[in-house]
Amino acid sequence: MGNMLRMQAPQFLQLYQHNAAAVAQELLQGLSAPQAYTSPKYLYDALGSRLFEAITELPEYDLTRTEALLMRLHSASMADQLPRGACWIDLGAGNCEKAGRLLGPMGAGRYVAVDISVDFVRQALDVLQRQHPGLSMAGLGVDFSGGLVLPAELALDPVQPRVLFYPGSSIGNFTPEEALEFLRNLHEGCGTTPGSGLLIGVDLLKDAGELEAAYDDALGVTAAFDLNLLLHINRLVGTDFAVRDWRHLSRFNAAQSRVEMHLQARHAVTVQWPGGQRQFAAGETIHTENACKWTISDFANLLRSAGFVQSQAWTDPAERFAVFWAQAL
Ligand code: AVI
Repeated sequence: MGNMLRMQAPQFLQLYQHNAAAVAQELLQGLSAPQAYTSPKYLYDALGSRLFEAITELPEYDLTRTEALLMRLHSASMADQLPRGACWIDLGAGNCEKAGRLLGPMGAGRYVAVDISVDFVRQALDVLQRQHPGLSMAGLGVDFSGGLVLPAELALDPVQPRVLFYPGSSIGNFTPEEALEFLRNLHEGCGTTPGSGLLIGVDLLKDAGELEAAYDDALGVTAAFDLNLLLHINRLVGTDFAVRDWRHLSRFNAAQSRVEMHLQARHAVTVQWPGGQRQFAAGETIHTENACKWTISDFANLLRSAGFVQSQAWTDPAERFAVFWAQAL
């Protein structure tokens, strides 16, 4: 009995509070701009999150599968490079599936699942805790897109190395300038303990036709994901978007090395909201997402500019995707 492990209980902290006025201001400013735009974060209401999960199973969208494959292929080499006993901070943890597969093999010493709402991670953390009864776990509800703040309530051990985990190529949804600022902030979040760093998944530049198809699949799931944004915005700010007035477009912008998603007006449309309106001519678009595609060397340079001292990348045999381990100091 004496050596039975005591089951820990996850700690939950919700810091992000929805600010309706700030959301309305941000959205209406974007919709009123000459090239209308919205932040990709508004793609993820409850239905949008489910549609995104469906996207990851589409034949045209292989990012998620390829990342999982290369995590399996290279797990021994990753375990050699990453610090043992580290505090894993999982950014955008959701169902905690990706980190859940790594905690044991990588010898994690603590796990912090970060998402906008702790409710997204609560159930998954309870399950993970039963699988790792002795591991200290926490769920943290913060919006880290504008910068990661690790609150004192987490009582992070100052001498425990940290592994910031940011898989799925979500970094691609930032422009290079935004990505640099975000990575600088993550570098700071790594703390000052030797061995700490960032494990990050990055989708690599490939054929334009393949990229456009990955963001405009034959089944129309990505179109539904993009169009659902309009329904989400209607609920958030009281606009009167009608889904049938719009079509989804995916375009590869070679100059910027990114796939752009747009919603295009099928005919002249006037969108109204309490206190305002906007006229869209036929063919005018709302820019809803960028998905930047990187080369290995350009991303390694970006990591260096953000303050990481050294990085190495693992790729799949066809070099479609890369996972970087970037050492903070
Ligand atoms: C979440 N993010 C990395 C996805 C991507 O590939 O940019 C979102 C997505 N948009 C359309 N399909 C998938």
